[in-house]
Amino acid sequence: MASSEVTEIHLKDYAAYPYDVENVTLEFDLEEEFTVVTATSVMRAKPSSIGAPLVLDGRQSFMELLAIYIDDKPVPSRLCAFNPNAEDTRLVVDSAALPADGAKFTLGVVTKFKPQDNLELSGLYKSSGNFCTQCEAEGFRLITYYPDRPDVMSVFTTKIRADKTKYPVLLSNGNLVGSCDLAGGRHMAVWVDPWRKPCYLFALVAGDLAVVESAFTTCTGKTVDLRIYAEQKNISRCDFAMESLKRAMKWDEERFGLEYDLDLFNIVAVDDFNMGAMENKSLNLFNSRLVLATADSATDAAFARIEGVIGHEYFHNWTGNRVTCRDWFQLSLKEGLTVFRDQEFSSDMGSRSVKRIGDVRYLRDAQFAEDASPMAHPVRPASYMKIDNFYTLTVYEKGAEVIRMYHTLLGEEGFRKGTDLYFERHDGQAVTTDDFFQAMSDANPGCDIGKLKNWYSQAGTPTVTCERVYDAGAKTYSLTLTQVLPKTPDTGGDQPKVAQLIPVKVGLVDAKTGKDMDVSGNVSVTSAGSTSTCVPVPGDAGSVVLRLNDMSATFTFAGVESEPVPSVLRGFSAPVKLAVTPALTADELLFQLAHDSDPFNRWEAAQKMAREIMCRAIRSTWHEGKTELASDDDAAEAIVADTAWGKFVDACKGIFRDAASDVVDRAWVEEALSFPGVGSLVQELKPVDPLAVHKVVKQFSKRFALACSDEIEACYATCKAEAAASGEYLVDETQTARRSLMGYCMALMGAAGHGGEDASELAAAAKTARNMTETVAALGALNRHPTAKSARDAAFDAFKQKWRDDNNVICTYLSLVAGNSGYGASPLTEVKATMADESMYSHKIPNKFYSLIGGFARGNTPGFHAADGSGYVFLADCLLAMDKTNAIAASRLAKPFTEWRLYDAPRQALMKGEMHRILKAEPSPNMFEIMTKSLA
Ligand code: B3K
Ligand code: ZN
Repeated sequence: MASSEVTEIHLKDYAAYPYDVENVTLEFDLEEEFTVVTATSVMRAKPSSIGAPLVLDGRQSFMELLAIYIDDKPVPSRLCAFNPNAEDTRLVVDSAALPADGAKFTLGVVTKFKPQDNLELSGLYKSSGNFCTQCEAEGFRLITYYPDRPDVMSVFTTKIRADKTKYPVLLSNGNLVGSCDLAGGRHMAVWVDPWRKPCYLFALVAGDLAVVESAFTTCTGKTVDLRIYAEQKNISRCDFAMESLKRAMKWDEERFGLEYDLDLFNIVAVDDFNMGAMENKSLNLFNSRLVLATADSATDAAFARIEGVIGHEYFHNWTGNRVTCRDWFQLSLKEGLTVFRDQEFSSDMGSRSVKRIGDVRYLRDAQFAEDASPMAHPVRPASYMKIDNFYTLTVYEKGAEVIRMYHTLLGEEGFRKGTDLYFERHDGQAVTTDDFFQAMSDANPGCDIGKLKNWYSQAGTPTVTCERVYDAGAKTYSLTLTQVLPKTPDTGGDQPKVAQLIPVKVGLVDAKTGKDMDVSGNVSVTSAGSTSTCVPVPGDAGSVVLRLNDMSATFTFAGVESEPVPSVLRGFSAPVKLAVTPALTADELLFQLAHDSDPFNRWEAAQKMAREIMCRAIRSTWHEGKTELASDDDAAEAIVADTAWGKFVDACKGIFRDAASDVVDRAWVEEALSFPGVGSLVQELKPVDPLAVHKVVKQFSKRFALACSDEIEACYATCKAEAAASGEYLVDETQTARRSLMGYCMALMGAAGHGGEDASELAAAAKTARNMTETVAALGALNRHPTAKSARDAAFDAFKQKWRDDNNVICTYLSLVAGNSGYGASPLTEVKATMADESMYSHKIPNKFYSLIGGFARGNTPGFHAADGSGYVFLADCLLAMDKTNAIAASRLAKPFTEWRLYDAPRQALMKGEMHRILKAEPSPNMFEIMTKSLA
């Protein structure tokens, strides 16, 4: 279809579906050549819509309609029309074919298609020879003609018939109610899901799969059988996922009072999957990257991701499945809430402060950039062309921050009252973010959270300015908070915005003692709208939550004996940019780093100092219009000559020493000393030459590593010795923190060129590594090493040879190659050489595409942003190639282009040139939407 026919869908146009679907039976005849699906739905017109046409969604270009019946009578073709104007064709059955009195009727639809040719990985397709499905958001319309929208909920029965030898395992949602052998070596399984659900939660798997089994006893004593299916060769790597699942089930009972609601829960791991995983009712499908893990094959970071995503999909059983979305504009209703829940789960399982820091780093680096880009949209978008493009960081991560603000404002108890009421009111329904708000609000009558709602409808990251004034005579300390809401393109740019309720958690740190002052007492508030307030934090007299409910408000603390160091936005209590005036001095930041009781703000102090030093160095070595980059020496000089550098390095040396002797949380140390990267700095300096930023970032690590080399090497040696003495590999807090600190030290040793051309210590570490975390740390360090090319190549080659037949682990190798910014004529050369090796790479496998092409475009600054535009041409070529078969995967990697405004004028021109080239090639509607909106 021509891209110009793509139309925008608007939230304001929502209309309920005129028909109810009481139940639906799906019969799948899976053959090698074709699959035939017979769908039989019992339907009835809603009383107010008798006589409305019956509109069904289905992709005419993908499947053949063999037959359509109403009450066993074929619908005559004159009463049945395809609407030809959209990619996802609609089939419209005239009301003359339906009972005129609004009585119940049965719709029969028979379709035929080739799942084995489906490279979109949406609908029914094949992965490693097995059949599987992905229906969210609009994949069900590639299976049959049906109302493919989340507010149409029904009870599903699924009958699967297939060859018994090739496909011994036949799975669908709900309970297995029968199975039998059929003629010709075939067999059948019948599944019934008693819970009403929208079709996006439908799933089917048929294949030759091995299984790991376990069980969970719920809080009311029911036994739930748990099964994880994977290809035989991977089955020994599923145990960690199984344990994570049990932890998630228990946690949801304890923290949210939510019990599982069927007798079995299945997970299937497949290699070919567009995203991470899918929460289909009782049959979660997972990208195998997010299930398979053993010490030798997965890093600690992968283990943590697996636990988080297993939790996330499981938690959807209530937040998404039992209570679902009315329409796709409400996506954050389930995704924001479920991300919040998985973040809390991971926090409760490990270090809360480190989890928070990681989440905020991701939010600020990636979601803030999205919110500042032409693709900026509210948490509840007002319109879209392709919903696949709206599974965004804004809907997920910012959406989770909005839920976190409910939690901060209502407290744990109030929040829980709200979610209890939400489930009680809406179980079995398809609802909106307004319904969620209403339940939270009604459950907490004393608490006015009305303006929290504005977070759902206004895009852009607010800035909160905080003016601090100490009055020594009156012994008062006042903070004037003002919110500045940016203009965003989604509203045409100039629509005035209204105040959002912003909870700002604050403490005042006594500058003499380093202790929190007691702020639970006397705070007065003045504001124009008079609706801002200050509330205590239960159990923490050292903090209060300033509820900024107006555009501006002044909060005055009385009885403040001496000027404190303010600790504002503790725990990152709102997704905003904070600007304190006058800004904290370097000495105040060092004080905060040493003393603040809030681990988030201690971390933030170190980030801020490093960021400020780097920004000053970039500003002094680059300016708009300057085409030549500063030399390495000049960039390094700008850093070490900074007035804050010496104090900063000294403070960090102390942190290394504390970490070596294990008196601080080592995982926190790793975060605190991992300074902002290119992506984060360009947001601050935009528009800027990314290579000028990269140069300073690289020199910063090198100079930092050289300045702290004694401490780093001592820390590394201690961790290494401890690791050697420790027994079995465990994914526990002590061991993972130690390994992350060790990996961090190795990365800095690499940056500093440790060991010269041989990099002997790092090369040896790659050879003797006892687990994947250590291996990746050593390879990553060698990747950044300035002079050890042959040691690096040898280590990379050994890794490649060892894992080349492992589709999963080889993705780790592809990411490392993508991130190589140190060697070769150009970083792109090695990426292209890897791509050319068909045994290593194929555009047909999204995981490989994401690891290699995505890793390059997102993480390889010198390669992607090469001044000659070769990186941009390369990405555009890859997107066009992928877009032909899998528009969803291609569009996910188009993001780097959407951020073109961050860069200097020559790069903007080159990037826009590539985007125009993509548009000229008549891309998919998905790609069309991203490109046109980004260029507008
Ligand atoms: N709900 C799915 C995402 C589906 C994406 C479709 N393009 C996974 C998740 O967020 O849990
Ligand atoms: Zn989700």
